[in-house]
Amino acid sequence: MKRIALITGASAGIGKASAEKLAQEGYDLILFARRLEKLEILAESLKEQYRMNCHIAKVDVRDKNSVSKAVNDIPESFKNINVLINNAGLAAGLSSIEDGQLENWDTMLDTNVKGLLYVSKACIPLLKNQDYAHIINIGSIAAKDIYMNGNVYCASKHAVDALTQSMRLELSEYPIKVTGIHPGAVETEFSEVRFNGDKARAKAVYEGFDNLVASDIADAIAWVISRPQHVNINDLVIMPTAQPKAGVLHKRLQ
Ligand code: NDP
Ligand code: 8X3
Repeated sequence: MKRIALITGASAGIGKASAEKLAQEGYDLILFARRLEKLEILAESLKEQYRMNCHIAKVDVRDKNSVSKAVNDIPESFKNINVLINNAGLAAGLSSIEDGQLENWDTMLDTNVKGLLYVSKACIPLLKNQDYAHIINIGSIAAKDIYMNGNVYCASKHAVDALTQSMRLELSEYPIKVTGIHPGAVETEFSEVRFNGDKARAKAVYEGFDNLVASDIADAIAWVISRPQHVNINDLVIMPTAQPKAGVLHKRLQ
């Protein structure tokens, strides 16, 4: 029988690459993000290339009503969700706590922590009905470590790590597998979002640096969810070779 995966934040970056990888692996997909037009283009292309089924919805994970409506509105033929990928997330700003903007803190905590909780709470009853179910939470190296001026982003991702461990404990009796995937620097729209649309500043992060690409993380997700039923990968920390720890990015000599 066909497996079904729900991916949040599928309009760009790691979420989009994961949608492409899982469509290729034969999954039907439910894709959530705020930019519906990007999801429409992606869904059309996946359906044409892979002859799979795709349901999309405009969802702001910060809005609990938007999340519960979107999950309630999932068509019956997509309701047997096997894999939930909690990927939607972002960093906003890079400043000391003293200089930090309060609205940036709200955005990060509301998206990365509360958004992940809203989506998980809405989907767990559906996952519990399945013979095979797996939750993948996209954390970050910032869930395991901190770096200069990363404060609230790091705190939000440390919370994702704690929630991942809590879910694994709570859901083990069903059994629903729960995995945390924690990447280092991946070149996506992440830095452009962090620097509020400043493309030059975002580009400079990756210049001369052998960063990860979104498909590196999508490949890892595909591997994690294809292990035998008795094997769960609890945690994966995936770093660029040139990034030995959070906040240390070695640039090539030009
Ligand atoms: P991108 O900015 O490329 O993609 C982020 C995705 O999240 C977009 O699809 C965006 O869609 C979605 N999103 C953001 N806010 C919301 C919201 N309120 N509601 C619904 N969807 C939302 O970044 P990445 O692909 O890099 O980031 C994906 C995840 O990976 C994040 O959780 C990030 O923290 C994590 N991560 C990223 C790393 C990196 O270096 N890039 C490293 C480690 C972890 P839309 O705007 O259409 O809503
Ligand atoms: C972001 C990872 O290393 O760019 O989640 O801070 S890093």
